[in-house]
Amino acid sequence: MVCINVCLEDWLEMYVVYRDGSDRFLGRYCSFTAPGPVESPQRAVGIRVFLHTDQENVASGFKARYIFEAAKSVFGDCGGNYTGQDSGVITSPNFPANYHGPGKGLASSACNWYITARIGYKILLNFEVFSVEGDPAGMNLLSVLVFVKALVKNLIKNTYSMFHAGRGCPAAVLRLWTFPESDAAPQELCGEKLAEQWHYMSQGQTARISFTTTDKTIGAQGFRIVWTEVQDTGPGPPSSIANMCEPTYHFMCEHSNYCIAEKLRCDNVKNCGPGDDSDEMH
Ligand SMILES: [Ca+2]
Ligand SMILES: [Ca+2]
Repeated sequence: MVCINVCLEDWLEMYVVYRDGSDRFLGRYCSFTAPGPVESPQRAVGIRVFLHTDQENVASGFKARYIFEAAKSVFGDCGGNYTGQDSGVITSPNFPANYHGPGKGLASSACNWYITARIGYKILLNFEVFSVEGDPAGMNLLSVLVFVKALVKNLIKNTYSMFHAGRGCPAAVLRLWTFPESDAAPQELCGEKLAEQWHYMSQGQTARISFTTTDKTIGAQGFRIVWTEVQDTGPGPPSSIANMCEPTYHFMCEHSNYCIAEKLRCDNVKNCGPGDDSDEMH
């Protein structure tokens, strides 16, 4: 995964702030890319918005709207908690029909999902369907090369012109934390599914997903995400030599070499990851 922070001059940052003064980083934004809507989570006391500027060049800045809402449960308006399971499916509200915005008179709605794998396992998240309104910021390989080359030559004043400065996900957003135990910002996802095979792996035992809509939401089909517990074989792709699948309870995927629960075979859900249907083939 290419991960380059391209906000080098002026930027906006958002943090969730807790009563004890601690905070959690939500993201850094610049160029034309607006942050997705955010509901402060349970037990938070606020959201901090931080504008950084350097000594030269300014732009028109930003305008944000904030609304005080009644406190919600840790899951928000929907969502859930998955623990001690081998696999599961998470979908947007109403899927496969379109999701829609919050009820009349409400500014936002949020679904928060928490997934925890057993010790020694990670979580594979496979986005089978993804269609959420918006225009995410992104980079393709060519724009990264042009960007790095220009940076080295110190040629560029307006660095943002070198990559796809999407408008962001201001009306609806899926945030994905693949390492919620760390300070890493979540990924903000919107737009159409980015590739035929689109998947993420958690770095530790947990993953978190939130889906937030607003009174500006138009609606789209949303998403279907299959998550699967896979044996943690350390960093990098699993190799069949290093990977010791426990044979009684586990099935080793033929191509990805992931060790998944034996009972996930032939359950009509693809659990082996991208390009590997072996759990459903036999
Ligand atoms: Ca500036
Ligand atoms: Ca399966």
